[in-house]
Amino acid sequence: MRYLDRRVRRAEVVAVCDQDTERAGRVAETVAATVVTDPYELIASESVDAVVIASPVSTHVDLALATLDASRPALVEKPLAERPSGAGSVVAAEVAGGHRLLSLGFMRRFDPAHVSLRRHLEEGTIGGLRSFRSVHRNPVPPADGSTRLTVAGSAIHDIDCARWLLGDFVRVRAVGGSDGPGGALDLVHIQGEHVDGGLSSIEVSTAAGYGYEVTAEIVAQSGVVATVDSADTEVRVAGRRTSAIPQIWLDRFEAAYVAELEAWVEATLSGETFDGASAWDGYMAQVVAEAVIDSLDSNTPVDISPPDRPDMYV
Ligand code: ISE
Repeated sequence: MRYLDRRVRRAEVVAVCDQDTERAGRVAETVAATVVTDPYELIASESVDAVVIASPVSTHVDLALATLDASRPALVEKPLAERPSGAGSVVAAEVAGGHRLLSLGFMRRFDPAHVSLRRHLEEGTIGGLRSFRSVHRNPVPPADGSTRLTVAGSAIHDIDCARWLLGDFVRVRAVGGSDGPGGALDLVHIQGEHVDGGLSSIEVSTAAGYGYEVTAEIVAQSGVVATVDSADTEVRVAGRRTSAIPQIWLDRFEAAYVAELEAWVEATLSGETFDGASAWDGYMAQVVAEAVIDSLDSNTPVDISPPDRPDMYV
């Protein structure tokens, strides 16, 4: 909200809605917006041009469908739904409506480091892509930590990046470990095979302890491009080098969030197609995440048959 209000030039936050009305009031005060208690009233209101859906994932499908009913452009935070079926229903509704109105908050597509990986491929500086590797470490698990949340709440970013760079998955094989209470897998390794023979390797941890760190690397026919430490500074003193490691994704991906919001606001106001992730990307990431969970449960590889992509998403 803060980024939208203070960092995106053509955006004005006019209304805030949250299940916690007291929190909504605090946030609304900081951006001089009004509080609306009913999200469907906000979505239908003619006083808003577009909405950001950053509510609990259990509400995403119904709210996204409501934005489609109201022909209101929306940026939906990941994941699109709790299950692929819910995400598929949103895609079906958007296709039936005949217009692209929904965008998905896979902000790494706007992270300067990840954009640079893709640029090297587009510029042909390293030849054809062969593999993508992503390491995604969170310091501590969320309070409601579960294997599903590790995969569909965290690894889904890496899954989207792999699709963004390599194309659709056709097979996944996942293994995981648990170091916490209740047996939820807080460390998962995913091996992916993609439509054009590319390979992906994802490590996601929700209990790394030391900090929040996301690194990525692509291996191509004649070169490798890897993201480097995102620390702003390195302190060298008394024979030691130190640099800060972020503790939360909002710090590591600030530039990505702002760039994503700027691109979404510009596309929404100009009527152009948003060049970030679509509802289809949200749906396909959900399908892969479910296959990863199935592979963890079955301890076997799981094949994925990518459905035909509707024309509006090509
Ligand atoms: C969180 O919801 C996010 O989307 C972050 O980008 C991710 O790193 C984190 O693991 C998720 O819990």
